[in-house]
Amino acid sequence: LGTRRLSSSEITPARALPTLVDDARAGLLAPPRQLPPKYFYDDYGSQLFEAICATPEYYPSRAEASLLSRHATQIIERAAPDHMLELGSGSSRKTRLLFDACDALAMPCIYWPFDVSAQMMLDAGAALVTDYSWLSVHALIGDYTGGIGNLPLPAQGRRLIVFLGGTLGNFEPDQARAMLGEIVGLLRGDDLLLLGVDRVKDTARLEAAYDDAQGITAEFNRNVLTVLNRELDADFDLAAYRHRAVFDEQRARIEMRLVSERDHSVRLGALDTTIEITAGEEIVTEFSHKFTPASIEALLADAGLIVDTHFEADQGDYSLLLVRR
Ligand code: AVJ
Repeated sequence: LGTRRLSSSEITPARALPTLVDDARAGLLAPPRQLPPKYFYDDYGSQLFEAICATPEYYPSRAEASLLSRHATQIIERAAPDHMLELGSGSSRKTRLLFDACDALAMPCIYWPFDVSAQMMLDAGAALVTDYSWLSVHALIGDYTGGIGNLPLPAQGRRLIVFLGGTLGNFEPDQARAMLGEIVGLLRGDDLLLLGVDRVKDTARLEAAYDDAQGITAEFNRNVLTVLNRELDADFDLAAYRHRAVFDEQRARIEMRLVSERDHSVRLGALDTTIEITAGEEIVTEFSHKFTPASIEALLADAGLIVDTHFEADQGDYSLLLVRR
């Protein structure tokens, strides 16, 4: 009655973050050309990502959801969170499986979703406070790659940090260690991290997951050029680019690329320049690292983290880990 259970704060990045203009200047002007994957996620790109999750080939999302539904009770009992902080919460769809467990166990908590997409997060938060009568939601609006050291979480209370979706895999190993190091800084006492990562597997299955038959991932990949056209006043011709996803076994990562099928020039208005792209040239748009039990545990150990519980999908398709410092 009159209790306001949904609130939000804007999080000022602790470090100055590069803008799209900075990233384009650093990555697009000369080969090898590369862009950070975060620019995929404009409104249309976010919709395409949701559609990717529904393709028969993209198993990670379903594997993670099934692990969460199977083990949510154990996770919540073990973590007993007063505060649940989720990095990159998106639509909070899978987090509901954890709230269902909180509900069944009568273990209420306060939810702190952290995402750049304010609208999606606030819509999700409004639905959550309606569906879970005991839940308060404090939405944190910002880019967690700008730092997580200055979040308004209370000093008291047990924390569960949730980092799902295999998003850690988007970082290169050094960045992943740095990100985990920042998470370590938020963990005190018995606090836990719940981490979801995708596993190394058969190359054909991995490559199919990133090149679905309906072409949705291809559309998602090319959409980053639409973002550049709009945000950088550029004139990429999407039809000139072919989607390519290859698994690099050495580095244990999927690399998504856009391959130019012909020689052409592209005007980058915001950079006041024109670039010449030759036929066969590639723009790397995303890395998605895959892990073995040993490689994820080593990466966690490097950051000062210890595995408390390791949940695996049936054929080792995916890992969900409860981790402590
Ligand atoms: C949500 C970033 C982890 O790498 O699998 C899906 C994004 N890219 N298909 C991933 C993605 C192409 C996804 N992450």
